[in-house]
Amino acid sequence: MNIEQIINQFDIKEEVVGYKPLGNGHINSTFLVSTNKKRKYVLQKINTVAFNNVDELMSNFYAVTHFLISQGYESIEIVKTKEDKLYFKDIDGKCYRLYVFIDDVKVYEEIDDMNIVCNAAIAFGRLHKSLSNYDASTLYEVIPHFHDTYQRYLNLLEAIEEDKFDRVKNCLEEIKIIKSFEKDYLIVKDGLSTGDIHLSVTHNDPKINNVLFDSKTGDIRAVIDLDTVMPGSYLYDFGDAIRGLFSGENEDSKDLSKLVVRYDRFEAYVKGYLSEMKDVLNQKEIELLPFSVFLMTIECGIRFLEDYLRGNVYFRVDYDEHNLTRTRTQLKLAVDTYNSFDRLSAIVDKCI
Ligand code: ADP
Ligand code: GN1
Ligand code: MG
Repeated sequence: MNIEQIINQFDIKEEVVGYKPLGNGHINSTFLVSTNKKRKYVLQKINTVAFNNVDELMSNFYAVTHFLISQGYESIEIVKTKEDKLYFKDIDGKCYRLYVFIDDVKVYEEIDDMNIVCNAAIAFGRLHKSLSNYDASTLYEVIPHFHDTYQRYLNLLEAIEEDKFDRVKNCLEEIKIIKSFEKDYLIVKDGLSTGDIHLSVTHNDPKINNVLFDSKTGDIRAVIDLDTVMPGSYLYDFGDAIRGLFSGENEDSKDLSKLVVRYDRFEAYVKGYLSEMKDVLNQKEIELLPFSVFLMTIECGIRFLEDYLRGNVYFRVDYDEHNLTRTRTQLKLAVDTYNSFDRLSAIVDKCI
């Protein structure tokens, strides 16, 4: 089936006049569809390798976007198929969805302007806050145990035990570091099971390029890329967003001196995030904000190392040792973050 035929499966009122690739996301293939009117649409081919249960994914996606729109927020407006389905599946099993294009927006890939970092944090904080009354347990766990750090650690131990590619000998030091933090991997998981930490609706891909800003005013318009919306802890999104702000393009760097705790970025993000969330988070969650940066960073290192030992089956790599390089960047940052808790906590206290 060609793209025109696929677009034709959806309930579009206007006449479609063309389409072209849009954005540079790493997961889905995205197209901008233009019509004879001002309204444009986004067609996305859903990555069914990363997401193998599209029904659950689209059910979460629709539930959350529908809720946000009903609360007066700008969000992704899904256009159903002519058969009233949330997505279209072709005869080869490829899955597509269509939604209304949010126009006159800009997207940042890397940011060095602390005002924009702060605004991105407000966007994710506002998303958390606006969904804080939404019963997270009604959503599917699209990728089970996604941020279950302890489970990720057990998976790594299994890969070490198997050592299928005889690579353990190349990463003894990294394994030693990861093992030394074993007791920390249960802290958030335990907090969730005792109820000390909220079970909340989380985004799970809190990257800067998933926030749309108004191209004229710079105002926050919407948070997109809701494929991994799941039940979880606010700490997952907070820690992972900061991890991204500290790693950026250097996630792949062999020069570890480039991986440093960026206090200015941390402060800008905390300021924005807490301006929305300080009354929603409990004391325990506030205390754990610096810890969550460590946890999400070392978890990412654990995932990269497991993938390296298993022969690079999950993350896209450019060379054999790529996932080992990434492990090293994450471990460097995780350890530095761990050693900076006092200073990071002081920043949190200041912003509260
Ligand atoms: P991926 O999972 O591949 O990152 P995204 O849903 O984030 O997919 O979409 C990729 C890019 O397409 C975004 O970074 C953004 O530039 C653009 N985009 C996606 N949806 C919209 C939309 N509704 N309005 C405007 N731009 C969009
Ligand atoms: C993956 O594909 P990308 O870069 O958006 C991963 C994240 C990791 C990130 C590390 C669904 O995200 O969890 O933090 O790589 N996404 C998934 O670069 O596994
Ligand atoms: Mg994206």
